[in-house]
Amino acid sequence: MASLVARGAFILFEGVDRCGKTTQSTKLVEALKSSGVNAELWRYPDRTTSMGQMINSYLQSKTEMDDGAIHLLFAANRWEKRAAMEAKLAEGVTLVVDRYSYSGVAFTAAKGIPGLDLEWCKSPEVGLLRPDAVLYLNMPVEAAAARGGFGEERYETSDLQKAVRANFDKLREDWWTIVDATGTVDEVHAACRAVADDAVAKCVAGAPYARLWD
Ligand code: FDM
Repeated sequence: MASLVARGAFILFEGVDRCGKTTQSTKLVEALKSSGVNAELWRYPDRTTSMGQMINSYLQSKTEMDDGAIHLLFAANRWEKRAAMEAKLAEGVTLVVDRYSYSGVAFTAAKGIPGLDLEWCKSPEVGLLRPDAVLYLNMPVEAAAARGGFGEERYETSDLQKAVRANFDKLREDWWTIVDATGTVDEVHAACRAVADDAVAKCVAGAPYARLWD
């Protein structure tokens, strides 16, 4: 039986590139810490592991890889951190995470490779820990691109980002929070903070863990 003990909350930020995930996740961790919540910022891909270094090299176009293989590597990069993530949460640490399985599915499926559809892309993610809250920073790709344009990495093009956004729309579930990311940094932060406080309170009260895609 899942134990109903106090634990940290798993709070996930998702959205297209340049929607503000990094700014908002950093700000949320600072705010949580300053109100006494033990919180850490995690991000995927985790480029520090050996699998993460292979992903990093692929994203920087230094190496080529089959689209199915890189998809599985992104998923494996979450599986290799799964036990550490669960241990942190069990210790009472709240994890604010910048991208996770939803990005994994949305990006690979956006490539339009025959066979690599949403269902195929989801399957290696099934069974990973499900976030307690998803903060989806909603922003049209044109508005994201207007923030100084996309960077140099693979996937940072308007066409791909539009397909990614359409996939996020298909992946959205009714328990996600859709945040209007076109507001000011402080407005977006206030909306995220309210959801995070609620998630932390529920986990302290003993919310059970859930798995993707149950
Ligand atoms: N990305 C990220 C994927 O394609 N699959 C994944 O599972 C994850 C977590 O990698 F283009 C893509 C999304 C983005 C890139 O970018 C990583 P950032 O800037 O480090 O978030």
